[in-house]
Amino acid sequence: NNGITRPQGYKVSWHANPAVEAHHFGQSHPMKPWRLTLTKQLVLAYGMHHAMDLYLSRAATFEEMADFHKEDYLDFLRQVIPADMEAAEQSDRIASYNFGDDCPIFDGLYNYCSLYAGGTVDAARKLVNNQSDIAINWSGGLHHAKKSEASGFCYVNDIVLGILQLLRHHPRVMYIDIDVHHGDGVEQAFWSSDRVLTVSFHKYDKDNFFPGTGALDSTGPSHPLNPGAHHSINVPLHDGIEDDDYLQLFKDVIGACVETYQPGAIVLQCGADSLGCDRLGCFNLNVTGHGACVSYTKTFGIPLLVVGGGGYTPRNVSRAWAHETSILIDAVDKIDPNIPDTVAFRNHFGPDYSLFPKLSEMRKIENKNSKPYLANVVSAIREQLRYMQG
Ligand code: ZLS
Ligand code: CA
Ligand code: ZN
Repeated sequence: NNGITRPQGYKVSWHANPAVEAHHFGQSHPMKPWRLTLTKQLVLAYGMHHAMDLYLSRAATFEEMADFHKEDYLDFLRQVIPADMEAAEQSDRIASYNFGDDCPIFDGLYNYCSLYAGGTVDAARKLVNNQSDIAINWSGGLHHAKKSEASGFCYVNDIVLGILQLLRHHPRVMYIDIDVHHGDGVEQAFWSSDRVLTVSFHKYDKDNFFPGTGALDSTGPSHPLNPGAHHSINVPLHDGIEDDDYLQLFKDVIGACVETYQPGAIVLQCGADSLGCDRLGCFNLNVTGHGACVSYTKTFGIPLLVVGGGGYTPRNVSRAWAHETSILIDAVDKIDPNIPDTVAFRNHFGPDYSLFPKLSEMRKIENKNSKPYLANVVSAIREQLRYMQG
């Protein structure tokens, strides 16, 4: 791409490695890397690849991952094999690094982790080199991984690695997380820093919904001399939120944050488990409502790193991420809402074969978020922003 075809559009790059898709967490496990195959097939069938620079992402090196993770943890991740899960000699370390049902040890685990992490690191570097305005890695977004611990289907925190790259060039980076789960790993990594503002929207129920953190008043270290004070923003929600309320809330919160914080780059985690009908989620968002958050984020014209995340009903994950790709390349009005006949695995999109099925109506969960509740969340966050040095 030479820019001639996009005189005033943004330069968008797509970072992926099909080897990621070949990994399996196990039969009954909800995380299906195969959803990436479906996403790519939609993107190809719509011809969106013509409007982006496509990069085959490489594996992140051990040293790159050690920018955040402890070396002993990475060493273990590199050498562990599925049989160790039953082997007594390894059981202490397996337990201490939190491998188990949520984070199983499967074939090619280290390969899987280093490939999705490499995609996010590559994407961040394209942004800092000014070779892209928007860089996408749908295989990334694994926001729960800790320095020395796997958590919630996440082993390596590619988002933290990407933000560390962006911080080499930008004094301030803002992180936005619309996965239905709290972005605890990213929040914790930058808890004591004022150079990253983390904002997560999530279902919050301390005792009954993973990971149980992310309360409204969890805003950063409380000591006023700690630079990280006030730099974690949490938007805790109840079941059943719908498009209009969610988008209004997103605009109110993100608009105020961008205005106050003036980030040099934004990282947007687009976990698709906040959609209606998600196997693990409990919100009522449609593909259009989820995508409207991506559109709004793009309006700031700030370098943007877009990653995936959760999403456990693969056909809908791929609908959302394909639609969001079309938003990022400014092609929404050129996309037929009827899924093309030519798409591979087309049977997965029946019976409607629409990019926009009414997910909000198909398994409607009662909306427990009252207007006063949402108004209070916004006002508390506005108050928090007043304490933050811009
Ligand atoms: O944000 O709720 C939990 C923890 C448990 C309950 C489940 N058991 C297995 C372990 C203990 C308290 N874990 C969550 C993790 C959700 C991670 C979301 C990741 C992300 O979207 C970013 C990628 C959870 N919810 C549902 C399950 N785990 C779960 C459901 C079904 C199964 C099959 C495989 C494994 C065991 C049976 C499993 C986990
Ligand atoms: Ca979230
Ligand atoms: Zn999630």
